Amino acid sequence: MKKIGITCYPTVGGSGIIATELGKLLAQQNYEVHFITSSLPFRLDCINPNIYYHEVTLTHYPVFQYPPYDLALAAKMAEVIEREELDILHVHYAMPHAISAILARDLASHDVKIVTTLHGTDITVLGFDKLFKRMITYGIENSDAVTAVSQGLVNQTKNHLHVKKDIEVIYNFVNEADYQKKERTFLKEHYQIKPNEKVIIHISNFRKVKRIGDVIDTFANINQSIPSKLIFAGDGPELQTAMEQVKKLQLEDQVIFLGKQKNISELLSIADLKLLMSEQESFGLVLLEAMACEVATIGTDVGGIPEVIKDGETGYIVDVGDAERASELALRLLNDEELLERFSKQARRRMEENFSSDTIISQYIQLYERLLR
Ligand code: GMT
Repeated sequence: MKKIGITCYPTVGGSGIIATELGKLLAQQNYEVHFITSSLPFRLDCINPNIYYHEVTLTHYPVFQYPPYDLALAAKMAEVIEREELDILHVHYAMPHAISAILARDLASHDVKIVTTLHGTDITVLGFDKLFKRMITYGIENSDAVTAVSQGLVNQTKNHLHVKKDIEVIYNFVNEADYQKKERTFLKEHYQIKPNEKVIIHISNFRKVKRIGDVIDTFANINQSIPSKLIFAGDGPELQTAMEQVKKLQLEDQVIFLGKQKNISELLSIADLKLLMSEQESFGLVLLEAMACEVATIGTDVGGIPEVIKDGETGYIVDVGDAERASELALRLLNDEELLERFSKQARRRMEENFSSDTIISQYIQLYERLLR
């Protein structure tokens, strides 16, 4: 049985979801999986004899102004590599996880291969910080293999960081058992959504990069033409500004702010359209989750979004900031039941054909096997 260590950000977020679901599926495929994280990954909700969890703990010595998390992580990684005799250490995010992994590989007396998966923010945000640019490049060049979640992200990484390393695209996936359309009409009553109202949904961590203002502007236009409700799920720094904008536009009765939610597939099951108006998005896992639940999507022409949405087939692609065009296309879909139904079925099919967990997990396994040959 091969042994793999996985490090990710354990809190809510696409990269944590992918890393955890990957670990859970590998554990079913005869891999012994060791999560090395600062807290229990939020999706690690199952008991499996092949899954272990090693917590990175920080010691607060008064001499340290800031507790050195990255070093504590490296020390824990080295300890687990040696004790458990890991074959692979798969880290999600170059910064800081790949750097800690490289240090751990040097420290440990047992040989291990490092796989780094790029998820975006390290490249598209931190990569533009001069201080971090060299560090991220170092993390990429010194990994044994590097993957990225879209071709868009590979291009951005190559163009911006000028790395020579081969970067393989391995797309994100969803857990199909959980993400599928369910009969949840009662939820509409619960949220006082009338049967004739269309439901538009946005799910994110409300960071500036998500351009929540454009989601609200798009919805405001839609709502002028057809009875509709906008559901917001998630929380983050831009939530307050979003609430103020909704109030200013007198849309309080049409917009439902739910905060962080766990059962996303249930909410998606009552949605007609998902909006993602981001200015950066390496993949947009929420789009794939929506597609799995047979929801049509509209997203911006950035990063990996055009690789996920098939423009004119499962949804539409618009320019960043073009709320006008987004609402025009949304109305085209929402006013035509047949078209909406066709897009939603094609969305599910596209997810099954291109982003199924079986396909993606076998790509990761092939990569691990190649490294261990
Ligand atoms: O979107 C975020 O702010 C969260 C971030 C994360 O760490 O989970 O998401 C990134 O990784 C996801 C999983 O690969 C991608 O689906 C998101 O597109 C990516 N976010 C950005 O590129 C902004």
